[in-house]
This record gives sequence, C-alpha cells and structure tokens, in this order.
Amino acid sequence: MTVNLNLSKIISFITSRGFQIHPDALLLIENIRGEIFQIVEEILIGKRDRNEPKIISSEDIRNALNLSKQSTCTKNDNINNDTISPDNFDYDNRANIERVSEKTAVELITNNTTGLEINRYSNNVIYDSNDSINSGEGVEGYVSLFRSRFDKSLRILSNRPDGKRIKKIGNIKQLFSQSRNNSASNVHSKERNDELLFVAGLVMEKKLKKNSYNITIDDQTGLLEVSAYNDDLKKQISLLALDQMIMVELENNAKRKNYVMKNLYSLDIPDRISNRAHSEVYAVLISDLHIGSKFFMESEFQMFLDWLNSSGEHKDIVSKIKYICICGDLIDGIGIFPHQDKELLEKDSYSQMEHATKLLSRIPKHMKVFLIPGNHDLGRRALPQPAIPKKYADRIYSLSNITMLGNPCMINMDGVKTLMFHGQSLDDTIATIPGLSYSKPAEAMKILLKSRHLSPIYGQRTPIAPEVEDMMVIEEIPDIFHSGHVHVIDVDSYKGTLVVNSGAWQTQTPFQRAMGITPTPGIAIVINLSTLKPYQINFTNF
Ligand code: D5M
Ligand code: FE
Ligand code: ZN
Repeated sequence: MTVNLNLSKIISFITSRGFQIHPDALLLIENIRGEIFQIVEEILIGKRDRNEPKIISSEDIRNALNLSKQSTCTKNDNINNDTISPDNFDYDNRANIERVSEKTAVELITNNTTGLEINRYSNNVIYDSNDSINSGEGVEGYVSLFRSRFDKSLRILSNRPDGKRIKKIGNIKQLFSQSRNNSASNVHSKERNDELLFVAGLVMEKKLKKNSYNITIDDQTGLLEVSAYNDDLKKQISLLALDQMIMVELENNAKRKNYVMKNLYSLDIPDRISNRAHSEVYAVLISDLHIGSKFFMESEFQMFLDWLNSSGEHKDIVSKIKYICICGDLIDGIGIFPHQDKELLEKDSYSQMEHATKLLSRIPKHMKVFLIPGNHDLGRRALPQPAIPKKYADRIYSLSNITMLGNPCMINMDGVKTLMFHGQSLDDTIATIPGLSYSKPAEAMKILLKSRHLSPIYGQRTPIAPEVEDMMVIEEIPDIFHSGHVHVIDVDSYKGTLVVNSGAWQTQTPFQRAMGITPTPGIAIVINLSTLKPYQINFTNF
C-alpha cells in the first residue's frame, strides 16, 4: 500500500499513543473526508477506557463512523455475583438507552451514552429535562430519585476497568468480618489477601476527625464509614459534594478494625478532544437578563441587539452567528425574595414577559435561540425546571426562531454538544466546598462536571423535585457547559470541555452588594464553534 502524507501522519499519531492499526482500517480511513484525527482520538479514548487490545480494526472505524448497525452500548460480561453493575443491581426502573436507526453520513457523530446521532451541519435537542418530568410523591419520590442517581452513576462507573470490580457494601462487610475472624485465629483468607476492594456509593456524611477524614457512603445495600489518613486523600474528600457518587478502593488489611481508604475516585469526565463544527459558525452565550428589575441594563442589552442586527463592528463574526443560548433568568419575576418589589421597575410578571418578548423579537430570525428558565422565571422553581409554560409566554413560543427548553437540557449546535443549566446549585457548591468563590464560578462548574451531577447537594438552598428519574446526572459529556446564575463571567476549560458562565445584564443589586458579589454584567460570550475559541464582547463600553 502506498501511504500518502495524511495517512502517514495518522499512523504516527496512532503509534505515538502506543496503538497499532490494521491495514483494512487504513483503507477505510483513506476514503474519509471528515475530521479523521478526532474520530481516531475518540476510538483510542474508548479503547483505553474499556481496556481493550491496542489495535484499531476496520470495525472500530465503521462503528465510529456509524456505518455499523452494532450498538455502541456493550453489556458488561464477566461480572462476579457480588460485584455491582447497573445490570445486576436489582432495580427495575432503569433508564432506557435508546438508539436511533443508522444513517450513513460521515458527518454524523455518535452521542456516547444515548446513541443518538448528531448532525454536524445542523442543530437538534439532544435531551430536554422538560420532556421527562414525572414527579414522584414525598419520601417515595426521593427514594426513587436517589436510586436513579445511584443507578445512572454506576452505569458511568462501569465503563471504567476498575468499575467492574465494585462490590456491594453488604458483601464487603461480610468479607471483612470473616477475615477479621480468620486473622484472629491465624487462618489466612486467600480471597482477602490478593483482592482489590472497590465500593461505590453516594456520599452521606463527611466528618473531619483528629487524625482522619471520614466519609460515609450508601450503595443501597448498606452504609459504610471509611477513614482517610493521607493528606492527599483528605484534600480530595474536602472537594467532594455531599450526595455525589464516588468510588473508593479500600485497604485490604484484616488487622484494621475500621475501613481504610486507599484511593478515591470521582466519576469525572474523561480527558478528550471535544467535537467541533465543520464550518466557522458562532454561538452567543448569555444569561440573567432580569428584565423588569430596576437594575436591568436595558440600554446595554439594546446595544447588544443592535450589534446582532448590524454589519458594522465585528462584521466577520456577526454575519456567522448561528445560535444564541439564553441560560435562564429572562425576567426578574415577582416574589422571588422578600422585598423584591422595591427593586422592580415592572411590578407584574406579565408586563415583564411582554417587555422580554419585544426584546427577543429583535434577534435576527436566522439566528436560532435556545432559551431555558432560571429561578426568577415563571413556572416550577424546583429542579429540573420545565420550560417556561406556554400560558405565560405564548408570544415567545410564537417567535419562529426561539426554542423553549427545560433546565437542564443538552443541544447540538453544528456537532457541538452544549449542556445548558441555569446554575442554581452553584450557590450551595460555592458555600460548602473550600476554596471556591463567586468570583470564579467556572471552578464550581468544574466540581459539578467532576461529580457528573448538576446539583449533587440535597437539602440546602437548591430546591430539587422528587423525580422518578434523576435528570441532573451528567450522563452525556458536553463539549460546552453553559451556566449563569452567579452573574460573573468566567470561561475555563476542563478535560476538553469549554466551561462558560455567561454573567448577566443586571447591575449589582443591594443583596449582591451585601453578599460581596461583584457581578460583571453587560458582556456576551461568543464562541467560534469550529475551534471552540471564546470571545468576550463588552457592551458596557461599546
Ligand atoms: O442570583 C444571583 C446571585 O446572587 C446568585 O449567586 C444568588 C445570589 N442571590 C441574589 N439574591 C439572593 C437572595 N435574595 N438570597 C440568596 N441569594 C441571592 P439570581 O438568581 O439572579 O437572583
Ligand atoms: Fe440571575
Ligand atoms: Zn438565577
């Protein structure tokens, strides 16, 4: 086979990662005109995560291009009876994994959890919590919510090699008590000696003791208190949110009376190369307009709308803006906090919504708008929030370029998977995790990505509904994670995901002044979807 320059680059790319490629796979690659490096990278990451042999076959390429009918969701074989996997844990209400029938275009990428296909030239809603809202009742509802959280998190863990070794807490306790007895009578338990012991569960309690940091986890078969003595582990524990899922490796030492942590793992997201659009198109990310508030920056927002309609400044960018994401708090609402009326210019939410409709209708119709609610908007307050109900927003629904979605949701913009979440839980995250602050909300957003949950902490300021399914688990890894709520612009990147907090269009409120929150309003974040490069356009000095 003659190897052209591109192929030789791909071969050296693959071999530099310690992999090999079958000649048939190379033949296939030759005919691909898409982003082959990205496709290959995805295959390598998948193989590494699944601990598969380090050779790329033609089947791998076909699967990646979605030419094969084979499902991407493989079941876990070889699981011991006492290991936990979503497939042998005794639950019946497991989330269905759906797969849309195959298409042949190379430009389709496969969404790694749901198997849905994503078009790189167009847009669609990947998931919308609005469509799955099905609240349970009272205590039973919460039992089901946490069961779903545990189940989905376990599914994420089971993709890791170590995840297949997770044992049930009930079995671990038995194993330890047996070997404690054995070691007391000097009989060696062979099983205990050479085994790696992993457990996983939701963090129920964190206790800082004199010499150790103890955490209690719950895996639905029991509670286990584990002690960490090493400083690195203690630091890691301090960064955990309550109620998030973790995996723990226990020290295999029958002489200890307690359970000692050897390693700690968050679900986290894998390091990877994110998806990009094929052509230079832009998305504008904004949030927290607070229309109706005395502090809404009407003139700056009008300037932003003028800019979207102009062909003057940044003409190159403006002409390529294809999407606008509005991440909640469209209006200031009424009765959201005590004495809010003193801060309102428009004292009823209908006139606030009328005002909002007028402004939104100025967005050029060729720009597609995705709009989710925040805690100030009309409709249910508890998470997940349904889309702003039609009865309050009839005229916005009738605008042809606006799609109203629930909070959270995930959209595809020309192949770029964007998770939109207003960010209510950032308050609890910042309040409870040391080192975080309102001036750097992207750091708190990274904690959410690491925990693979949008609102892990239960029972504090963020209201959470007793849903049958926990829709706040981050099952699908986003290319862009977009939030607002804290009114501070922050852009960062985490393991290939662009993390954006899009600030606000409201100046500092008396409450924020009292809290020491200094907002950075009047700025729009603009992202080139073909490079994921972010730009800030500041309308306060435009
Ligand atoms: O929230 C904007 C930010 O300010 C967010 O971090 C919460 C905080 N905030 C603002 N007002 C209050 C009140 N009254 N109580 C608690 N926290 C508050 P936003 O959703 O825009 O109001
Ligand atoms: Fe807000
Ligand atoms: Zn908010």
